Amino acid sequence: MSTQKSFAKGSTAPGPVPEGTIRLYSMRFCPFAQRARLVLQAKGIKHDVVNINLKEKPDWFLEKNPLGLVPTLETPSGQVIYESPITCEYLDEVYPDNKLLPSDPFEKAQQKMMLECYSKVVPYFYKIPMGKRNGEDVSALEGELKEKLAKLNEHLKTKKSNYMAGDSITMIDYMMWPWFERMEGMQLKHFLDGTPELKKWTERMLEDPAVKETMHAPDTHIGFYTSYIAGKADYDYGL
Ligand code: GSH
Repeated sequence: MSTQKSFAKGSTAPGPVPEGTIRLYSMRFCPFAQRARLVLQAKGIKHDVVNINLKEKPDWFLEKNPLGLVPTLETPSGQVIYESPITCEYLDEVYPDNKLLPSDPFEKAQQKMMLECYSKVVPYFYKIPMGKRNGEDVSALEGELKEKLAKLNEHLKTKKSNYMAGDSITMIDYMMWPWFERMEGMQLKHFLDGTPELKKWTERMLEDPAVKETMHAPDTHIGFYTSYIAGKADYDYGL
């Protein structure tokens, strides 16, 4: 778990990436960056983490990734890779131990199709709590989220598997996990009451060493989220 305080505008850039390691530019509460942190942990890749203050980004970070997004990877030779699914696939290819993506092209395509589908679920994890806070009627959104989670539940049930793509944890599980970790803090956990297989999957995920290593407790998520919606995101919350 990274305990390093975030670098903000005006900070001195960290030194070069040491040979034999890779660097992750991250933000401690970013679910997309957590995808890369999970893959780094699961594969036991030697790395360092540089946390970025995303409200006041250092110029040197924007020079590396003009989109200014985390996760961003940097290699010792200065190659820069960003977009969470791309960073994770890159790590899986470059570090061949503990492969997370299947080598079979069809199975790999299936994981990517699932991820594409899942990317349409992600916005609900934000829209529902935000809508509620603004006093909006979110019942339609809640119904849609229920439907989408029911499909994931059905997938696990039909497949009769412990994880999304079989009986061991693979890339797709790590790509989906970060938003499930946040459900309790976002007061969305009751959505799992109607999806028992999916609930069991979350319980299994909580036992995974990479998940344990990268996760925050619900209260810590709440603390950061509260600062974020107040417009004063505390990227170093809890340090
Ligand atoms: N599509 C990107 C990915 O999958 O990596 C999304 C990454 C993303 O949105 N990261 C957020 C970020 O860097 C933090 S959770 N925000 C900074 C900004 O929008 O300026």
